Amino acid sequence: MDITSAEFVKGVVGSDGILFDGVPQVAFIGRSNVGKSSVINSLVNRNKLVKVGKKPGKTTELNFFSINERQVYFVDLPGYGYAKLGPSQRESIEKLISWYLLYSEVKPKMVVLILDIKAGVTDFDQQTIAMLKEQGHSFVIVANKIDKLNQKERSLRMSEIRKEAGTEEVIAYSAKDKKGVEELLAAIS
Ligand SMILES: Nc1nc2c(ncn2[C@@H]2O[C@H](COP(=O)(O)OP(=O)(O)OP(=O)(O)O)[C@@H](O)[C@H]2O)c(=O)[nH]1
Ligand SMILES: [Mg+2]
Repeated sequence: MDITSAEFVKGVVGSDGILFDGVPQVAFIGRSNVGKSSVINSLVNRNKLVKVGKKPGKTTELNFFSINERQVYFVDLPGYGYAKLGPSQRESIEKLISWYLLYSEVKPKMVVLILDIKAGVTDFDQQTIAMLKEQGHSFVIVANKIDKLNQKERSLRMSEIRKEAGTEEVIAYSAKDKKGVEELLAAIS
């Protein structure tokens, strides 16, 4: 897929016409601060399409971005597991994510589960992977921030992550250095 345009459409917190307007959705999901927004920016080659890093855990909506005039939507999901949020805010984020994946009757064309390569597969990620498998959603895992590790640590962590996640479909990625972009674009096309 060649991305020629990207623009924010809207944020939703529940059922909404945009979920069912027939445009395929690629959903980006993962723990808070792993780099979901940065990965989207790196794919569309824009530094500021999606806000990065300012207020972790403050994104509470499903944010829809139109790619190539609605050829596809990129959906930026709120990050789960942000320790500094209160329990009720965390719960409402987790509810929104599981609603989208389990109950909304949306079938995303692809779900991109983003991890921080140093943190690896957390309990939350394991639950998400189980949910994705149960629902039969197509997904690919992105191990982001590989620029933080040297080559040796990187390949060690990659094989651990593949083992823990139970899938070979794990892309080594750096939103910062734009590594893995072609591979991820191929996986979501
Ligand atoms: N070194 C490095 N830092 C990164 C990379 N990707 C993102 N970051 C940094 O990680 C922090 C979080 O990035 P975001 O893209 O805001 O993460 P997010 O997952 O969207 O976070 P929430 O929206 O809070 O859930 C920022 O300070 C980014 O600059 C990367 O590939 N390498
Ligand atoms: Mg974000």
